[in-house]
Order: sequence, then structure tokens, then C-alpha cells
Amino acid sequence: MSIVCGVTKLNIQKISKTLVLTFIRKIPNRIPKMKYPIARKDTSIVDNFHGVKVADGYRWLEDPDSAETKQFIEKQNKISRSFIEEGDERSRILKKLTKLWNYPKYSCPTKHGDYYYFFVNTGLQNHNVLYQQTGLEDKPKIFLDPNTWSEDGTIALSQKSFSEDGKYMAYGISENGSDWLKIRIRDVNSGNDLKETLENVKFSAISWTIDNQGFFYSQYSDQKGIANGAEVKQNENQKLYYHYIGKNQTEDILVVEFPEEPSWRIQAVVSDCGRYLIMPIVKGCRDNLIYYIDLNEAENIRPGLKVIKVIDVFEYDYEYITNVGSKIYFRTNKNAPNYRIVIIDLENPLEEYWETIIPEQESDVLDWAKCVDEDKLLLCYMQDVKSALQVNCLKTGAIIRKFHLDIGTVVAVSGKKKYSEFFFNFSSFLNPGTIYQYDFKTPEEPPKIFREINLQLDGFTQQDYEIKQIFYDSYDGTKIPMFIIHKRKEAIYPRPCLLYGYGGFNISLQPSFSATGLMFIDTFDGVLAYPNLRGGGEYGEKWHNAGRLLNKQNVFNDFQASAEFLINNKYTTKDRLVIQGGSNGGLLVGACINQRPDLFGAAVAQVGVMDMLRFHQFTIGQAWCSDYGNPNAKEHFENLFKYSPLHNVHVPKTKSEEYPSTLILTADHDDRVSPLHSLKFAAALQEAVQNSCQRNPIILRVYSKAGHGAGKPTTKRIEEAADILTFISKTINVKVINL
Ligand code: X99
Repeated sequence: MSIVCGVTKLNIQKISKTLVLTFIRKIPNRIPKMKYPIARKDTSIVDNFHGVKVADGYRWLEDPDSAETKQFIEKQNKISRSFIEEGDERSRILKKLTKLWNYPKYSCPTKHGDYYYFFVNTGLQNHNVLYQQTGLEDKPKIFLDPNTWSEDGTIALSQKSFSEDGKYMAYGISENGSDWLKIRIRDVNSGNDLKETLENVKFSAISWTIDNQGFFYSQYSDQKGIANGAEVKQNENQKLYYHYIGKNQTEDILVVEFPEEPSWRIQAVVSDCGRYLIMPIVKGCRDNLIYYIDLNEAENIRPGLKVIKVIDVFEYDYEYITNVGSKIYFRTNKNAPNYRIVIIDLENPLEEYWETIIPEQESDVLDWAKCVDEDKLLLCYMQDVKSALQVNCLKTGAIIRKFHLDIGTVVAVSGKKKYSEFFFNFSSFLNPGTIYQYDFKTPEEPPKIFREINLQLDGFTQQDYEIKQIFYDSYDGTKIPMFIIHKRKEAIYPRPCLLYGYGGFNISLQPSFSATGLMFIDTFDGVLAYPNLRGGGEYGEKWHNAGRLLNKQNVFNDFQASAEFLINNKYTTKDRLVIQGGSNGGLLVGACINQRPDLFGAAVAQVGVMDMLRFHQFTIGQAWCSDYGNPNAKEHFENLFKYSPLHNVHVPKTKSEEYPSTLILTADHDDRVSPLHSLKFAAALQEAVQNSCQRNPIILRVYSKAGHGAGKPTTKRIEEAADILTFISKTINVKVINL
């Protein structure tokens, strides 16, 4: 009690005058038992996996167009909306979150031709606006404003690529959050678009040839006509095309295709010098081939150009950095699980002639590398999950200088081989971003603060919060790092805790700012916890391998062990603990509520992969076999079947088997992870708990005109975050303060 009083006092001191302090004593409420719509279960669908019969009663939910699926979604939305919107909590949360979100945001400037370009968002604009200016001190003017493309913000800019002379910008447009793109081309001087629109584009780079005549891009031309982002059809037969500016797409040139290999995807990049078309080819989500075309040998771009193979087995990653003549610099994990940079001479590409220019570091992972100022390499390492930035000599590999950074992440960088200047954006849990500028013309000077992104919150100071990184033991004794963030208080005592995880695909969860996270700390006196689960890239390829394929259970164990650490060390209690994850992290949440329902008070699973026996059959799912394995292989099936969220739902028979309050979120145009995963999982969970002792709600919300997450307009982002926070505040033992 005395601690609670202390909290109140402290908040009264800190509270801004504009916020009215209310202190709602939350009684751990017993929500009335929910009635769910009964989803039809089709007993006739039974698959045989390697002799094991597996029923799939909700197969019908895989058809996004059927009236029955639409009705199911409608009924679910009705329940979830009324649960979340009952009372005034959501509108108050929405109001406060909107205020928190409303601060100006900037990107690093980048130089193309005669202009600098940078993005600005005044605070709550649905999309960032691209500005153009002559010099950094000159008045910027609007160059491209996606906010004008639609009323509701559902049309977004997905990527952009300037021609070498900076006269044209090709850019990708995505609708309703889909991965499908349309490419348009803007004339930089007139500000007008050329007449042509390129369609059927997905998972594509845009790479201009150095003569500024056009660019390479990738199409799924076989899927013409049916692609709108709500379909589930498998993406196959990607082809590389060349587009000449000013021509119609029908005249585009098919450069490379692999009809024998329908799952291959081609990521073409034109070398800095313009001579080579380097083609990293992937089929999964790791390991690539390197093929190339010598553009000097081709008089013009046409079908049938000679493709030369440099790397012809899917074993390691090779990422083009730059080149000096025929000597190509690649960042690779071949014989270097923490990555190194090798030079492969195209004149002499055999491995015995490769030169290691930046050797692998024992404990730091080389996260990315970029060539700047003609003869330098800008290297970003990850040291125990935090970014470290340094410059090395392109020719010798020797270190030229290191930059001092606080605890955080270099989230963006801009600069080019031909310029002496570069910018980087540094962010952390409580820092929405600081943009630094550095110029090799004045090498002794430290990076200058070019722009600071500041929250517009009265009395906000980072000193009021504590960020620490701890290392806890997972079940097999492996030390797992975890960041823990909360308001600075004298004593540690149980607070609501938001535990967020991902754990897969070599992706690292580095410190970065989240308005929702800050809101959780401030409004609920909450603790944020981010464990760096195995399966991620935080400690290089070994960390990734320790959490994929037959090791996937390690990821779930690491997450469950992090929950136990937080409870055992009095940061939180089970009934105050919320787990959250999206995409592969949605799978994590789904698997963990099945395996340890007793550990968590609430769970939020966003756009998750839940059917581990059929994921490979929809859109780009085949590519995830590199992390999950292929259900068609017996040993992978056996492994997947053990943890697949859909196939491990149980009927709670005791209190400890009761599922935590669960919010399942998806969106109708998610063509990365089809909504069918969440629909089937929700139907199975609701069926299991319907006639059981379970009282905690399990609800499903399907957003419309939205996708996997990229390009989501601010309005929709804030609404989703408000839904999540409201769900949390209604379902766990939380005291709402400062709302
Ligand atoms: C993908 O599926 C990546 C798909 N993808 C490409 C792109 O292959 O988004 C590509 C090529 C060029 C441009 C853009 C793209 N990913 C990325 C996985 C995780 C990832 C994914 O989205 F590896 F990080 N998943 C969803 C994995 C399971 C759930």
C-alpha cells in the first residue's frame, strides 16, 4: 500500500497541468463468460501426413471469398468490437495515445542529382511526405505526398529508387497493405509522373542502369488479374524484367526467368560502376546464389543475355556492398557465422582466390556495410544487441575511426560512394530518433546532430526511466539477453508487464522507440520487456540456427523462461503479464499459450502463422521452410505437429489449463501471412473453451483494408494500438493512472 501511495505522489509531482489525474482502482475483474459463434466443423477433411491422420475441420475458412467466411469474420468482429469498446476506456486511451504520437518525425536526407530528399511527418499525418531541397539550408518543397492518394490513407508509398543522374524517381505504390505493388516514375524537375504504370510487381528491387534509360524489377506476370492482396494463391515464377522509361509495360524486356525453379526470387542490383547486373537469388528466407550479367558485353538489354554463375548453391548469404572493377565486395556468413566481407574477383571467382578484407569478429555481428567517400567502408556491428558504428579502409580493411554511440540502434543511414558526407538516425527505447551528419572533409570533427526528433510531452525526460539489459538463463542454461524498461523507482515491485518477442528469421530485436510502449509504461505504471530469443540474428548465424527447424522449441522455451524470470524477480505477476508478438512472433504467442497457459495473464497475437502444416501453401509461405522446415518431410512434420498452434489447442480442465485472455488480430489484405491462420486458430480455441471452465475471453479482430503492417496509415496504427491497450487494461490486473 505504501508503495502504491508513493507511486501516486510521484505522479502528482510529474504530471502535466493539462492532464487530469484519475486513479482508477482496478478490481481484478471477472469478465462474464463469453458466448462465441459456433463455427461449422467439417469432419470430412482429414489429411494424411506420413501416416498420421490430421483433421482440418475449419478448412473452409481458407476461402477468403466465401459468404460463410465473411459471416464468420463479421460475427467475430461484432464480439471483439463490443468487448473493446464497452465503456469509455478505449476512447480515453485513444485520446492519450494520439497526443503521445503527435510529434514531428524526420528521416535522414539523401542526395540524388541536384537535390536532397527527406521525409517529414508533422505528427499524425497518415503517411510521411517526401520533400525536395537544393541545399540543406534551402527551403524544402513537397515532392511526393502519399496523403493525397486516398482519403483513408490506404494507399501507401512502399519504396523508391532514383536514377543515377537523379532526374527520375521510380516508386512503388501499395494498396490496402498488400505486398503487391504498382511502379510509377516521377520526373524530378517537372514533378509530374510519366504515363506508364507497371503492375504485377512483388518482392522486387528497383535498380537503374547507369545510363539512366530504365531499370530492372521483378514481376509475377503469371498471376495477372487475380492479385489484390486478399488472395491466398502461392507466388511462383518470379521473372526479372527491364523497363525503358516512357514505354508501356507491355514492351518491357524479360531478362531472366527460371521456369524449372518456380520458388526462386531474383533481387537484381546494378553495381556502383554500372557494369554488372548482380543477381542474388533466394528461394527461402536465408542463403542465396549469386549470378551476374556483364552489361558491357551486351549492346542492349534483351532476352537471353549471358548469365554467369558465381555462387551456385544455397548455403550462405552473400550481399553486394560495392566493387572496384571486377573485384566485388560481399558481406557473407560463409565460414563466418558473425559475417565478414570478402572480395570475389569475377575474373577469378574460385573460392581459393577470395580475399577476406573485413574478417569476422568473435563476439560482434557485422549487421550491415556500406561504401562511402569513394574508398571507405561504413560498418555497423551489433554488440550484445546494441549498434556500434565504424569506418574502415576499402583497400586495406584497416580501421579508420569508431563512433561513440549510446545504448541503442542505428535505424537508418544515408550516404553514397560518390559523396563524402553521410547521415544516420540513432534511436532507442525512449529516444524517437537523433539524426547525425558526418563529413569526411572534416574527419576530426565528431558527427554533428543534424536534427533531433522530440516528443511533444510536457515534463518528459529520459532520466525518469530506467533501461537495463539483463541476461537470464533459458531452460537449457543458455544466457538470453533481455531489455527491461520502466519508470525509475526505488523498489522493484510487481507491475503490469508487456513482454514482446519475435525469435526467428535471423531478425534482431534491437532497441527502438515505440509510442505504445511508452504509453504502457506511463498509463499502467508498466514494465516493458524485450528478450532477444534464439532464432533471431542477435548473435549471428549460430543464434538463428539455435532457434529454427528442429530447434524451434528453443524459441518458445526462451520466451517462457523470460516470463518466469520476470515473475521470479518480482517485476510482475502472472495475472499482470501480457505477451505480444506479430507474424513469426504471432506463432510464438500462439504456441506459448498452448504450452504454458498458466504463465500469462493476457496474450496478443498479431498476424500470426498458426497452421504449421499448411503455411507453405499460401502466397510466399513456401519461403519460410528455411526457418520452419517443410511439412512434406517426415521429421519436419513431426516437429511442426508438436508445436503448431492450430494443432495443439486443448480443452482447459483445470484453472491452470485455462488460456490467458487472448486477442487475435489479423487483416483482410494480409497477403504475407494470410488471415486464414488467425481465423482457423480462433475458431479452434473458441470451440475448445466454449464448454469448459475457461472464463478469460478469446477474441478475434479482423481489420479491413489493411495488411501485414508495412505502409499502414497512422490512423489505423493508432486505432490498433488503442485496441490492444484497451484489451490489456480490461483483462489484466492493472491500475490505470494518468489517463
Ligand atoms: C518474408 O517472407 C520476405 C518476403 N520478401 C521477399 C519481401 O522475399 O518482403 C522480398 C524480396 C524483395 C523485397 C521484399 C521482399 N519474410 C521476411 C518473412 C520474415 C522475413 C516473413 O514475412 F524473413 F524477415 N514471414 C512472415 C515469416 C513468417 C511470417
